[in-house]
Amino acid sequence: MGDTIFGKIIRREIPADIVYEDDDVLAFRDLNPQAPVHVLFVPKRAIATLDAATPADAELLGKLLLAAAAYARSLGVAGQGYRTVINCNEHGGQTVFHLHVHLLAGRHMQWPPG
Ligand code: DGP
Repeated sequence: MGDTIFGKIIRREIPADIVYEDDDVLAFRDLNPQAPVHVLFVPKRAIATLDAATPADAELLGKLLLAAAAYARSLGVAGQGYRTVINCNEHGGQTVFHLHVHLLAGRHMQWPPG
């Protein structure tokens, strides 16, 4: 897989507003926020897309979601609610090909999405 802007953030080659880190996951604020809380949860071991994930990635995918949920809880927004999104490929609106979970919170989300 080619390197992406998220690889550069993980290696601290470019700055980001990092809000959470553990051995497997880095989370930082989205550059173009779509909600009062908009944080990206990124696996340090890059997977290009959800479509490229395999059963060997199951634990890592679970860790991403649990990290997002724990962060939302720590902010106090879990009770009101939030949205997690993984965009995949062109029709999904994916622009950075290093799998990531968007955590969006702090406003009411519309459904269906546009
Ligand atoms: P997606 O469309 O699902 O691939 O989301 C990519 C997101 O990444 C998009 O919401 C904007 C964000 N983004 C792109 N470049 C950067 C960057 O350099 N820094 C940060 N913090 N976010 C970025």
